[in-house]
Amino acid sequence: MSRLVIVSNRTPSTGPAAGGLAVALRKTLAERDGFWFGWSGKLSEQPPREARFEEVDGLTVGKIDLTRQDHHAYYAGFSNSILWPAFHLRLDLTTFDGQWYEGYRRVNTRFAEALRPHLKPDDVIWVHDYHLIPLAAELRRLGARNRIGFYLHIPFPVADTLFAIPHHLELMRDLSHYDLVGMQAQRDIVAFNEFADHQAPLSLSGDPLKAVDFSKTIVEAFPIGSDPDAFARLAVSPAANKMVRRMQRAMDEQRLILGVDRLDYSKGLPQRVEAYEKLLANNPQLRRGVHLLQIAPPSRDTIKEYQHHSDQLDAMCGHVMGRFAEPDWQPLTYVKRAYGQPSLAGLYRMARIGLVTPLRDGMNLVAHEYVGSQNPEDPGVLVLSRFAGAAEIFEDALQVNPFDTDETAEAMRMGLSMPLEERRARWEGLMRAARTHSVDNWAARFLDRLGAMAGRARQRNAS
Ligand code: ADQ
Repeated sequence: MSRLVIVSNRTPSTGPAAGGLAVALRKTLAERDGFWFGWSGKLSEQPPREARFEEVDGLTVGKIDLTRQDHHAYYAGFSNSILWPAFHLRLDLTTFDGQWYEGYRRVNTRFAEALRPHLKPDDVIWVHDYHLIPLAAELRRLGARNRIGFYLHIPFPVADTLFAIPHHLELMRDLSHYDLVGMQAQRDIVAFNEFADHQAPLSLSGDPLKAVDFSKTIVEAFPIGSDPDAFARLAVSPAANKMVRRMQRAMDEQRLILGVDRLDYSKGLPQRVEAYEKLLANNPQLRRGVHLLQIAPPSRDTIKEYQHHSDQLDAMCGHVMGRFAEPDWQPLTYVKRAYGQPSLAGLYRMARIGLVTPLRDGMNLVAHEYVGSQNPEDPGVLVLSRFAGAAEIFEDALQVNPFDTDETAEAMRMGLSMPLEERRARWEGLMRAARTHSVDNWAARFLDRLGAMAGRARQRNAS
């Protein structure tokens, strides 16, 4: 079997992997020869050009350091102040600084130069996410003819939004250097085809822009998932039970509505709190009988838009508390902290409603984890945004438009009064889908597809 080289922005560190994705990729790598490659997490004035290799929990990991300026331009700048908001259709939240793009390309070039000497011709390379779109083009420039696959974890933007991203044409040309491009959902493939079939032919100087040739690149949907059976076990583990007992003491007889997200404007948290406010305002009989727990650890908090969003959410939670709290009942708890998977699994299991209402999301793994953690005898209800990639596979969820907070409030009300029989039937459908789309199946499908490809060198020789 060919060696596998996984490339991502950050390399895994020692200790238990935080997310299901990291666990799955580690497992995939442990089953075959190869290594993981990426940024070490270290910034230095004059980083060495060569990568250093270490063993991390039995995996071989190649790392490079970056300068502070390059990292800022590449990560907080071009990746997270342009690509992330624009790909989530939030052009209003993009900030543009011409130097960021240069930094983004420079870091991709550095990745390629440090990785290239360690590649063997038959290695299969799997590159992850929007930080590294130019990597295949940079590797090809250095002569690599390997099979190279790319997986986009976030949504692909609709064509009009893509056209508004500075340097989008170079980025799309970069994408055409991959043999296989995987995306989360069919809607992403539709958006990609819209771009590929009708490329904007205008440039400032009036010269026609060259179209991008995608004839050597396969672009397909490979929806990611979690490990639902592992969550089912975790949700009844001693650590989960400890969390459940703590919560039950605090909650009395109230039913739990739960949100778990990174604190990110794409997750629709202000709309969610507004919908909850409407639920309480329109259904006085529910007050004292429900409780919203929103867990949202800060992320990317050096970026201004994230700080602003965090302040906005603080204010909204305070507003709902002031409006509805009583000396002996609080309508919500807002926790800005990360929890271990066992604690999360316990909370998922006790939540009558899993509230997953992003404004736009590549997939959303919290939805998968919530489904996996349910008690089959008495499962909760998943309230899910239509604009999460997960909506394509979770047809049995109560699907809502998260911008329509009346609809989300109504879905919560329906979930709270849903008869056991219907909850079970819906959950069985959800659990089937979560198993079909497990993270292990995702990795195997992507790598089977990439492994079966001929690679650029052989294709070229054949033509
Ligand atoms: P994210 O935007 O990070 O991922 P998501 O898919 O929900 O979103 O994954 C979040 C992960 O972080 C989950 O595994 C969750 O358990 C964990 N997490 C969230 N809040 C936590 C907390 N308070 N404590 C501990 N853990 C917490 C990006 C894309 C998604 C896509 C994934 C994977 O934006 O659309 O599904 O990658 O491809």
